[in-house]
Amino acid sequence: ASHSMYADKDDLRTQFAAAMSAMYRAEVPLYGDLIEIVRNINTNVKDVTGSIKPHLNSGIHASIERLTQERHGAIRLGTPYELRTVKRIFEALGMHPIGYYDLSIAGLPMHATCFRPLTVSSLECNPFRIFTTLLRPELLSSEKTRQLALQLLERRSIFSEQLLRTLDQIDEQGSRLKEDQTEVFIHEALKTFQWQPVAAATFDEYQTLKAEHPILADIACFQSAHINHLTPRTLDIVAVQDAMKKAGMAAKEQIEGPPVRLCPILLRQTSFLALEEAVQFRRDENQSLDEIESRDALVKASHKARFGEIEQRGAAVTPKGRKLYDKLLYESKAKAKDTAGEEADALAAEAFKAYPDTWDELRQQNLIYCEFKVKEPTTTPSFDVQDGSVLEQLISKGIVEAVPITYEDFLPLSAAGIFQSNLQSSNSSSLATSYQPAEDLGGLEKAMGAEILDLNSWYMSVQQRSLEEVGVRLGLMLE
Ligand code: OOG
Ligand code: NI
Repeated sequence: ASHSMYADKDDLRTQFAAAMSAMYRAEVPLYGDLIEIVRNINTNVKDVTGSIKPHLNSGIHASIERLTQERHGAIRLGTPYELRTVKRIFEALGMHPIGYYDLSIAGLPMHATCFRPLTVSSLECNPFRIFTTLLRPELLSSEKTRQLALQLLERRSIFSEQLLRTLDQIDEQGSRLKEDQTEVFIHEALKTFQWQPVAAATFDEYQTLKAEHPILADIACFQSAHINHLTPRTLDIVAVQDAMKKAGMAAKEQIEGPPVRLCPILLRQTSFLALEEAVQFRRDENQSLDEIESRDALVKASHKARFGEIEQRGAAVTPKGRKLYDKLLYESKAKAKDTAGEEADALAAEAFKAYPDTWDELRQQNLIYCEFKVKEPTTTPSFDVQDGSVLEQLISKGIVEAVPITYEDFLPLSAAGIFQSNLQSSNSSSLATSYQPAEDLGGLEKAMGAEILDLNSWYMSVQQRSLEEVGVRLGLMLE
């Protein structure tokens, strides 16, 4: 068989992401407005020559093509079966599990990973990523609620028969799609993540779970694993935040993540608040969804889960850089406990003065990851072996360029979670008091039936590969 009968995964992912964006735009029109704002600001960040205005020239390179289509979404799953099946969908799109996020430390009975492309070239084509959480029923304090949630999840099927058949075919083809399977696949896979206005639960069941934790009701009561947000990336989150407020959106007061810096690191995010959406619930559990002829048989109510988010990405930090980030953020949160708005921002900026803010310092102190590139291949490098790092000499001589690697992942607990739990002010009521929240990477891998790639190993390998290439081109051994 000729190779070209199979669809290219990067193309497929781009198509899928665009289709999901169109779907979400139809479901949540405010998302469409947000996309327009972000697009305008990203375009204006570049001046007429196409280069980024100096004050935003962050060293974090992203092509405008990548930026315009870049999104991340988030879904919340209930069972290992759902996770394993979703993994098969994403694998066909060239997205693989990387990173482990323990949300129990924020009082949520869930843990998560992210599905995204793993090669630098696929990320450049389309970095579409989905933050995927799985319920941890063992962390629920009430046996009654646990049983109810598990029953509801057992009963529902978020995958269409057609999708499951197509997934079997894809598996037989080595996780690849034939060109003529792509349309059906995208259509059927999208249904899994679509908003379903008729719940799978009765109104009573919904309220029982909601009383335990709103997120539990969101996970277990619906017929699909609806995406709860789809986030565009901006080069200037402060400008977008202002524009959101001007447009009358209920934007969050504070931008989460590190404060404004000359050299952005990790991730800054903000959002508009969750919308109240109409949902219909069955009156009792004997009323099967197929039997319902008249919508009057349903209880009309509403559900709040889906919101709009934007983000600005900075450099990926090393474990040492992350430790310093966590420490300073914790300090500034503790100090800013009773403040808000500009006052809180000022306290964060003050605390973060201890975080180096030039690319040279960040790199030399091993706080960030970089990709190294040969700038002047014709120069014969000469250096003093006695004089510190060969690599730093090559950089200062202008032979090698160090480009900070963009942080491609998440910080779900960057602000809210960690400190909420540390300061004991959260509603962690849904967690069993006898159960010490603890991460369970092995448990998530077992549920998914696959290994999760370690974040730091990934950034390290990107950096290392670039060094090897520089070494080969200059005929040097670098480490
Ligand atoms: C978790 C979403 C996490 C982010 O940007 O940190 C996330 C959830 O609410 O399901 O998307
Ligand atoms: Ni998000």
